[in-house]
Amino acid sequence: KEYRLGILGATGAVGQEMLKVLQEKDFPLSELRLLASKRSAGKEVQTEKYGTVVIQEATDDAFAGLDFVLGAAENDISIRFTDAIKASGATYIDNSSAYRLDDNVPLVVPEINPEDAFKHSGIIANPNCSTIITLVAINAINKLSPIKGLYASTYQAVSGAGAGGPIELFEQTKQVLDGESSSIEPKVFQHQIAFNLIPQIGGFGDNLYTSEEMKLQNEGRKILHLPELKVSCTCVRVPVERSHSISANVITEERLDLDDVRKAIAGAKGCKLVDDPESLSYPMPIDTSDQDIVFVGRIRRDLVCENGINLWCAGDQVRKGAATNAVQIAELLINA
Ligand code: 11C
Repeated sequence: KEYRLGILGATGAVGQEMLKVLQEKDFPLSELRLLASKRSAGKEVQTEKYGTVVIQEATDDAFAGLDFVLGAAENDISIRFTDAIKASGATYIDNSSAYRLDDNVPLVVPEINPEDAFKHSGIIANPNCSTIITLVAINAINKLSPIKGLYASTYQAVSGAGAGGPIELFEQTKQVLDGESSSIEPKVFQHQIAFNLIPQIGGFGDNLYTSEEMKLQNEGRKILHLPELKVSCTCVRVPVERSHSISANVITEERLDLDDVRKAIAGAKGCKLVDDPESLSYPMPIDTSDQDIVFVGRIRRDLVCENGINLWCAGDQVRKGAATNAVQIAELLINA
């Protein structure tokens, strides 16, 4: 069987990656509809598998006849078109954060909670990128002994902020190297990102954590089915082009054996164990970009908490953290 699929927000970084992943996976399509703002409508996109596709303006009528819509748009655009997508009968797999915590919307990472995808009533949400990468890395630990708490610090690449992120990093880097630091004017990020770290992603909440930091706890509870899970997270933007990395301190109910943890992670879906200190082998964002596997390493015992395991993981946030995860959800549904 072949499917009719639309990408809402097809011209953005995630939308373009969705198109790439669909082609790589040979997703069986009889129609591909690329939907974007009026500004992009009429432009032609050359694709290897699906020929030349003309971008159409996203309007209420643009979803008619589709089986799937992959959402790669911001929350306001996603909300704006939800009713039209529902009315079309298409299943909406949305990468925005608009519906992630809605009780009627499954939040799915196929390696972790595939069964939830089948409980949808029209919308399935794709989790936050750092959340996906962290949870894929620690899911095997949760299976050995339930996770009670998690301390996490994220090191998030500039491409997580969209196509403008890398442009800003490269421009500012050149300005600094040319001795023109004083003329730097941050646009995408709150401060200069070249040769700097910015400990803010998202807006600050009343508890002084940012919106991005709270996603790991709120989305993690839903995906792992651990309603009591406690997470303290610090999200940091780093001058890395692509792939988010996370330092995670995982506290489990029972004290785990390190070898058991390594074995479990090595055998976990979507993970690759990269953990050999002797050969200086550990996950690095430069090695995890442009592929779908989360690399996990630096596995060691926490020195503060008896039941704590520390690890470091990295993964391509545009792919596994967004586009690939959404396409995998669609695959789950068509292969059922
Ligand atoms: C970033 N992860 O790197 C963010 C952007 O919850 O989908 C994605 C926000 C989200 O800036």
